[in-house]
Amino acid sequence: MPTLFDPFRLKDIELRNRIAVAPMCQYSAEDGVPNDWHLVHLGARAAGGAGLVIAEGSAVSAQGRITLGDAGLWNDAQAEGWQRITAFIKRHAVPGIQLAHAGRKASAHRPWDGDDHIAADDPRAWDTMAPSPIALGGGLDRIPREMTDADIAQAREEFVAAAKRALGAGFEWLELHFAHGFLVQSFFSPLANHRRDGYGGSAEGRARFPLEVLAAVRDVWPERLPLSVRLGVTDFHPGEQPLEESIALVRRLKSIGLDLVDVSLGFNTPDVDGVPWGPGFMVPIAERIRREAAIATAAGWRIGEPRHADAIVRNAQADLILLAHAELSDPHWPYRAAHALGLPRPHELLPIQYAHWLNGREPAVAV
Ligand code: 8CM
Repeated sequence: MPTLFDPFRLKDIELRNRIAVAPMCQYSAEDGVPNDWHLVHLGARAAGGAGLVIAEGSAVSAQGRITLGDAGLWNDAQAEGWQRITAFIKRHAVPGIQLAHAGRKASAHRPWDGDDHIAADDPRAWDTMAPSPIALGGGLDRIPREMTDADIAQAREEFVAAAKRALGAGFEWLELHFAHGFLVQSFFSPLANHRRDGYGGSAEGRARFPLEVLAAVRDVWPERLPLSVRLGVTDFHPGEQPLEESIALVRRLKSIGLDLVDVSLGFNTPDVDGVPWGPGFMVPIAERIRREAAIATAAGWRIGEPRHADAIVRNAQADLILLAHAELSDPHWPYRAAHALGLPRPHELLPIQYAHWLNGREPAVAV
């Protein structure tokens, strides 16, 4: 059985270990262009020992941004901004990026500025669209425009164009955001998709847009490089699709080129009372999907203890561990975890500028 610190190979890419930095929106870009903040944020975590660093959910169009601070990949200036960052990450880890369209959750204030929709009459607000004209609710109460067939085709092509730019910018791992109530996820969820045409109305119809986006992106993303999706497989809500339907979607995505599924939540409703928050609460679901869809799987959510992360990999519950809060609080989490697990030379996870001095020392000793 592999351990947390064994390499992981997917297509032509080998990660030095099973630790992945989760895509985390920084809301710090201007006009979608990443800057020094992104270089330092992602660079520190690449140097900190993770095998895979996935850059934040980056919008495939200006309309697809959650907030005005979102990074993007819909123009060349943005791709150029990412190039410097991927070059740095590659010295230490594999650079990935998540592509996203926010759908009905677009046109919002940054989390620390309220996390709610910008008022429709505010000149900073923009048009939002979704499968059905239904507001998410909570602070996100703008009613989106119902998408036409032309809107749907255009959104799909925006994912394709952004995937091409991601390749040109030097990314070696592409993740599509099919979770958290954003555009693609909202097509799949009966909580958000009330359409009666070919893009809704049945499990088959609700799966159509995710399948079309994946197929179109796979056509332009090289076969030798991993393509993953973060998929919201459950909302823990009575109105959702059965988990079996999510598993069936994973199988179909796999059959058209998906390499790994990052198992996450739907967040298609502000009602999250049913979510059983607790350490590793998504792991049993990730394990089931890994087994039943026979696909490589990443598990995240409330994982931060090294022994827990290691056990998930050893027990074949997931292939990768996706860390968000743990990496926010300590970019050197992999180094500390290697110490905690008793690995012989944990400092070797770090660049020589640090490793030289830390050789043989306990990580928390400051003298
Ligand atoms: C923010 C933007 C996009 C996402 C997010 C968040 C915050 C938490 C989360 O997911 O789980 O997908």
